[in-house]
Amino acid sequence: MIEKVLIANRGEIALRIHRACKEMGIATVAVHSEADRYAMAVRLADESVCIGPPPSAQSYLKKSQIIAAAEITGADAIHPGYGFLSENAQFAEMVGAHGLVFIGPKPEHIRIMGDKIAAKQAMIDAGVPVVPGSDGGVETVSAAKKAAKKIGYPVLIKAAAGGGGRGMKVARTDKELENAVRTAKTEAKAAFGDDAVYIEKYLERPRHIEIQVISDAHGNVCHLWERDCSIQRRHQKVFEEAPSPALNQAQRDDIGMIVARAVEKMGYLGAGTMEFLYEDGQFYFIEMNTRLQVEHPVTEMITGIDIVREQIRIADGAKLSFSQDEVMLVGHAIECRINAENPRSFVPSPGMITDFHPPGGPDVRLDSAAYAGYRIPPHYDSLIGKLIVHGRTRNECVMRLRRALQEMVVGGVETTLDLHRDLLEQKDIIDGDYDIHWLERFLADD
Ligand code: MV4
Repeated sequence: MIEKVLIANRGEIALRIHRACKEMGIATVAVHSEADRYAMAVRLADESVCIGPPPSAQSYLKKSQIIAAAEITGADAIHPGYGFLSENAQFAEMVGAHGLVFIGPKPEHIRIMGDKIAAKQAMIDAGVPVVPGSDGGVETVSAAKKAAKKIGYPVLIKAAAGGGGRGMKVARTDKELENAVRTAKTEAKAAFGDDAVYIEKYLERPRHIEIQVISDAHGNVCHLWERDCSIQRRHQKVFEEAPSPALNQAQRDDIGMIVARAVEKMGYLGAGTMEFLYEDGQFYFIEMNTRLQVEHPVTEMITGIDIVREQIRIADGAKLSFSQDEVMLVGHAIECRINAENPRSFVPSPGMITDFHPPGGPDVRLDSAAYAGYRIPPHYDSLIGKLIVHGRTRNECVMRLRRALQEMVVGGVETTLDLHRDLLEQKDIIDGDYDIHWLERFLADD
């Protein structure tokens, strides 16, 4: 039985995990850096352990320090949250080797999905549609040209060890491809210590639609519908919604079923997300995330399922508390990521939050560990909270989100609240008519 969970993360997600634990009668241990002594999750946790100096490399990424903290406090399990060690197969293995439960997938699945070429092959084998591309990696310029000839230009060169948009190069001609392959390999080697690259057809104007899945150790697998995460800047999501305005119910039943069957075939355990590009009515798998995602609350709002609670139950050997038929899709949810950044330049704005007024009212959720008097440290990402709103229809959701954004006050630092207020007045956003490049076009035109 899991009776005490160590939370190997910080900020709003550490608080989110703490909340799920408390509602299950589970004790919590917060680990924190020297910069996070006054963090909300540290204050609320039953116990806390300082694991090092402010830089993540010396604290939140220190595997042995975190495992030592679990042993000292007698924690049974470790929840990694997102980022940091959440998709580190070696850490998941270490946790298991120390007789602790890793609240997440098996190390083998984390490892496969970390290699984007292996991930794509696993998905092809499991019957998931993928972007047309090279058969595995391309070692040489001539192999790349051969693949590009078959696929047709434009093509995209991606690093096998990349993901999340790092190390990609577009090529529209053989000539461009020569340079692109060479630079992609050099950059991949420098960034990831692995120069393996592969090639895909470059889709010009897709949406980014991802499917949430969750499975237990008893062979039960459910998909929890999709999230549309197309509104992003430099691979940082800004706004996410569920369901996607681009899909009808038959399409979402179809893709959900394909994903659930693939996950079942892999024997994947826990929560995960399959990322797709969606263009002209077709889905193309690109990557799978083997962690809890930042935007998981939009799925929670439309299904009524507490994903973190289910993760903990699954890690404890319990069955999913619902079947696929019981997974509801009620209304619509949108999440705005509120960052301590200038709303146009996106330059981080750390410092003291002097005023903090959360919005409230029906179907409004604020996942934030911020409070008036809290000093945002400069060492980590700039997310200070997520505002998630639910409505019975998309229009009701948009109107409620505008209202909530008007109520919310964060003083003392710059925030992206004004960007969200602006976005919610744009016709394309109101109509749900956008692709992955929409936000960058909007910011450039402005
Ligand atoms: C693509 C693509 C177009 N065609 N693959 C970027 C993040 C990484 N997960 C995959 N990415 C892309 N892959 C093909 N074949 C365009 C992107 C892409 C993107 C994808 C999702 C969300 C935002 C994006 C922004 C720019 C490019």
